[in-house]
Amino acid sequence: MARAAQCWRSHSCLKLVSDAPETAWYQLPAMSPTRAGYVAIVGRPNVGKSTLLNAILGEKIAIVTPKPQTTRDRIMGVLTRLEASKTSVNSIEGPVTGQLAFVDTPGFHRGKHALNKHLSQVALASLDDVQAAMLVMDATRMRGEPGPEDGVLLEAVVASKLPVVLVINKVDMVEKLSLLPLIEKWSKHANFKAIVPVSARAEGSPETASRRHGGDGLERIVHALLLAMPESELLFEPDTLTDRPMRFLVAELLREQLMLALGEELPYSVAVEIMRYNERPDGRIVDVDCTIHVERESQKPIVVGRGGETLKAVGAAARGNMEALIGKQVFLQTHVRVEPNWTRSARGLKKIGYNAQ
Ligand SMILES: Nc1nc2c(ncn2[C@@H]2O[C@H](COP(=O)(O)OP(=O)(O)OP(=O)(O)O)[C@@H](O)[C@H]2O)c(=O)[nH]1
Ligand SMILES: [Mg+2]
Repeated sequence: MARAAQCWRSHSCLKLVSDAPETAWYQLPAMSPTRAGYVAIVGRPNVGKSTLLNAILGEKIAIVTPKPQTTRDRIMGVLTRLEASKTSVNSIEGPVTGQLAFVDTPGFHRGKHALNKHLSQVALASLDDVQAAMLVMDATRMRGEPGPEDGVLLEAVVASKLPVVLVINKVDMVEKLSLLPLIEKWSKHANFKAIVPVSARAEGSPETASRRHGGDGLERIVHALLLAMPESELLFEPDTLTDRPMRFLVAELLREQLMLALGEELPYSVAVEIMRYNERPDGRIVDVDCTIHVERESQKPIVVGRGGETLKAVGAAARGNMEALIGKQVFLQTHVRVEPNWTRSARGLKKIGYNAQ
């Protein structure tokens, strides 16, 4: 994982004090030190990990679709808290501020294909280089006892010895009364720092966010994770949102629309590569040229659609999202190319730009 080359000294008293006369120590109001670190978001495909990340950040940086295995690459999103939330001010541990660098990962799924294996490896490897983990479960599919794949994940997070927050997501879809027995059972499976039922979709929506008050699920997650972090200066500048360059985010926005538009199996055969991302000198227009890779010749006409309609609609939707993200007009060009069976071999993955081990 790309780490910040150096810690960033923020509002914290450290910077103030280093430039100030020694007596300034005594004039500063008592304030708890900041806490900071990395948090891996792990869970099975489609449980809502990326939705949760976007909801916590209040910004969309990770793409979301109803199809499993949407996320293919680790993506980091940074939350900076320079002021303690109401939840944390009212908690017995006291106010806590700092920074959480969330690492969204592909869903863990033990499939046979090279792409499946690669995605699961990325998910589990994310636990190696973080200070805490967030294990996300889907309330609609959750039972008191972990199923086989949940079991592997649970074992992995327990073996990592990291502080873990268990998030039970999609609670808008289940009977509230069913949650208590679930929470009670799962609290015996591991020593979780917190178990938080939440609806990432509802709590992350702009209407709810504007009414958000300390004490909701997302706040409880952030508070529990900040408390689990080591005392540290901020790792990134406070306005940092993600470690991924704009061209990566733009490629993802096109892949999101392709996944939404294409039926059943096809989304998994599609990859997007940005061939050119160029800001024109006038600073108002960005040219984006993309190659859409598919696995078989027969998939090409499906992506393009009759008279090019599918690709046109996908391109228009993706362009709109790109313009919203970049804040500039986008000229998008797309080109479909066949890379035979790229999901099935490590070589194929590498060719497309996934670094399979
Ligand atoms: N009802 C409901 N749906 C949700 C909630 N959170 C996420 N979803 C939906 O669940 C689907 C999957 O969401 P994602 O965020 O892409 O899930 P993910 O875990 O990142 O999936 P992968 O990247 O494939 O592993 C989408 O259709 C979301 O809109 C929630 O709180 N309630
Ligand atoms: Mg995802």
